[in-house]
Amino acid sequence: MSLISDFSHTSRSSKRKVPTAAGILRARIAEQGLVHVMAAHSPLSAILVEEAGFDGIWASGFELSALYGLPDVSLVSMTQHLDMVRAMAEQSSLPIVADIDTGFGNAVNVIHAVRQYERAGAAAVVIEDKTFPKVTSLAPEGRQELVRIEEFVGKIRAAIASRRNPDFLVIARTEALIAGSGEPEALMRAAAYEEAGADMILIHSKQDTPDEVESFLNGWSGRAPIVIVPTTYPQMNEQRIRALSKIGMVIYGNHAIRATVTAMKDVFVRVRKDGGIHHVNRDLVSVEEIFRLQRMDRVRDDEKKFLT
Ligand code: SPV
Ligand code: MG
Repeated sequence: MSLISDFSHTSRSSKRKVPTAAGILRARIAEQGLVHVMAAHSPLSAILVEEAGFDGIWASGFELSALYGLPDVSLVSMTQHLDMVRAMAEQSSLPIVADIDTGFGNAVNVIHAVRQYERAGAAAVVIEDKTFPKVTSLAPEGRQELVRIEEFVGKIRAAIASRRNPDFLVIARTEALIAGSGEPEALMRAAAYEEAGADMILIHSKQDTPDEVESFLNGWSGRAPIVIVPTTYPQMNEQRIRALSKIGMVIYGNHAIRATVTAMKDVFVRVRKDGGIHHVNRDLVSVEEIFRLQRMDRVRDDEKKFLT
């Protein structure tokens, strides 16, 4: 038997239809009507998102920027974000929704980005219609400039044309409400992006009530399901979202990094105040729990099997 034919079992199995993360995400949206996607900024936080029972991971640009101690203003490079997406995909089987900001440039850059993110294991990309470099959406008085509709339509068309897996989701995000351009502009842009092939439309708002988003939803007559990020209007819980019926995905945009900062601040302050770790120790997860998350059990098994 030749070396090549020895590989036949591999090629046979690769022909079997293994569901992709993108296919799984699409199926969940279709079956459940609504999927819950939680932010993560590291493979460890991605593991915790999966263990908590979410449907997907939001590879948030805001969270990764914060992890580097940087503002979310297009300073983190595509390579840095991509490396994190790849590392998350290695540790979690949940579909990853990659926040690719403005797509790192024009439509040509979007083509490159979509190929890279798909290859890195993402199930979806979200591209927003702001100018590069962008300013984070929730910053008070942040500079919020939109690109021309035609330019963004070109970017969406480029993204659709460059995905290899037809299940890979291209989510168009309009920042029209964030930029203060008003609901008619937001609806016009959303319709143009759907027409260009976007699978879903993310409508972002930074109002402290859901009114603006609810009004947009009432005006939305497209077929593409809507994505929301209710950071500033947390009253919009699952019950309310389901009642609106047009929302297919809710993204909890920055709750992993905020939980991390909350917990670290608390512990660090207590250690200084108590003069040691003797009190906080009992309130922290054990080292064994970290071993579990790191899969130390596999190391032990592998040692038994292979260290001779
Ligand atoms: C992110 O998490 O990076 C987002 C959501 O894009 S927001 O920060 O609200 O713009
Ligand atoms: Mg972002």
